[in-house]
Amino acid sequence: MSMQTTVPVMSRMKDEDLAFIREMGVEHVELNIKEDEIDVGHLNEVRERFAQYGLTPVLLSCNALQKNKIIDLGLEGKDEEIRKFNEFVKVAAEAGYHTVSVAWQPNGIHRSGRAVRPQTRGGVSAYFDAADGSIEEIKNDRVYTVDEIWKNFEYFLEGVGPTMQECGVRMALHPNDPPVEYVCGVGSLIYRSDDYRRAFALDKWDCVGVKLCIGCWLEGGEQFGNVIKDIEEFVAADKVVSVHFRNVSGTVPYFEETLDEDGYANMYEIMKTLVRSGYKGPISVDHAFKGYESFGGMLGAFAYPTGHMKGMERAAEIELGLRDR
Ligand SMILES: [Mn+2]
Repeated sequence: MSMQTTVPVMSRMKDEDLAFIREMGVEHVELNIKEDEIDVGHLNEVRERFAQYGLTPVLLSCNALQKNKIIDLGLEGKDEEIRKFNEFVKVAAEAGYHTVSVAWQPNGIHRSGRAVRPQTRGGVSAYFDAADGSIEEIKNDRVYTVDEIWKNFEYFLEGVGPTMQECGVRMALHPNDPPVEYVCGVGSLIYRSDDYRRAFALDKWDCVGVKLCIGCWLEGGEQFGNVIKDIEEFVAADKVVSVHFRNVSGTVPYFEETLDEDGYANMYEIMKTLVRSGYKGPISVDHAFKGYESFGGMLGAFAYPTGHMKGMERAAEIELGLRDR
């Protein structure tokens, strides 16, 4: 395969989980760590253990720094959090990583819930229904405007850009999910592809990369941008550092997270665009239905859509004459 199919993992995964991932024909993983794991020695040990299963970690995520309320909302103590982020970048670089995750979502991904919905084939899946009013609820002390959020992002960029450039590490910046202007009283940084262009214009250090979440593009539809043209443009500009490959039933104000073959978008056309554009980096299915404990839980739930995605990539490579079989 030309892209790096990845599955998200934690450092304490069981040996049989790692073996299961290897048996899927997956060779790359996205490592999610806790703050107390930001240590070169520890990360090297994890890398060696994963190597025994033929797995190479290619993307490093630390949730506390990835979705950091103090940085995102520009609260007191932000300089200390930015210092921690820079420390994280230095450790990541020394441990062999070139990409770390960032998502400007101080309250996380917003969903109405996880349930069996009409288009989930009986699977428990995340869905969003604006009609329930949950997205209007103010979750912080006050409303933070889109303008303020951009000022905070600029402050962050000034604070981390030089270190990231020096270390050769880029951020995989995820869109806001769902991609609407305000989520629970917080302005969204990235809810249209034009917002990425705005971020690139501020980025003097070439440290802003795109975590191209097809799911978010599709949730927003044309309001977000044209997914095909945006893939072509961002890959050609070498901005795409990670891809989330998933489909949804429709656009905001209502969508369910579905199997790739069931959602409204033609995922094969999107895959062909990624292949044709020459994208070679990490790609993962992002979300799956809630798994069954007796079938491997979350990892088990990732197996089918991951295999389906690999099949599409292979078919696209054959159709485009990049491989024979
Ligand atoms: Mn995503």
